[in-house]
Amino acid sequence: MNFKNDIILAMDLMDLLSAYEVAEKVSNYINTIKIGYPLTLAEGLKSIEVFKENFDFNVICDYKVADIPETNSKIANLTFQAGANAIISHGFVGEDSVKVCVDVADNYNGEVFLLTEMSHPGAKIFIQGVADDIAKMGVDMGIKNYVAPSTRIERLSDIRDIVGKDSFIISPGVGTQGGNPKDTLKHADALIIGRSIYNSDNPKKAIANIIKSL
Ligand code: O7M
Repeated sequence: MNFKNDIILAMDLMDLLSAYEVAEKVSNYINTIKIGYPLTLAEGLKSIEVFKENFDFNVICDYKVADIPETNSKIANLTFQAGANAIISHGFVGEDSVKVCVDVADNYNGEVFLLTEMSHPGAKIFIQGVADDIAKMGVDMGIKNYVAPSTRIERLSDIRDIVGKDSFIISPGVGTQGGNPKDTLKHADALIIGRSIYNSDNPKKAIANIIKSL
């Protein structure tokens, strides 16, 4: 997956009309949108088709899949049947649960992004301690796509060292959570940015300014 201007829009607005309006304003700057539970639970899986049909965006579904293999299979199948290009899976659940997501994605020519360490302060309590092992597991499984935090650049760098330069890392936490876009792109392939764009009075200007700063 290639990311126009190295930016993925994290669309966590919870009504499709507002989400559509923001997407329209920034559609010249991006080709990939990430939606998660906020929009999907509010408006349903049809949200995926709205962004694909109207803007030809790649849609990454951030469902942080984290269940037993049988349940992960159901979640991943529904997600790809609805038209998603990729799904985000948690890694801490272990290889069997992640592998099911990879197998389902393969059936649909889709992709899996493996979440290693998270960007929020609470990630230090539990997940940081196993994030390197999650990344190593991903490498052993042949996974090429990862999520790692822009809020802790040294950890992002550590995870890059583990997954190697040929893997893709997309990185959330830029802007509102404190991550710096330019520094993050020294280690990551793309930035996941939400509120700094969709909560701005002028989303187009907001994204243009971020791009200018890179
Ligand atoms: O720019 P923000 O802070 O408004 O949005 C960041 C988005 O990235 C939002 O959709 C979060 O759910 C997501 N995210 C994190 O902020 N931190 C993480 O560690 C992981 C994610 C994520 O995308 O996980 C796959």
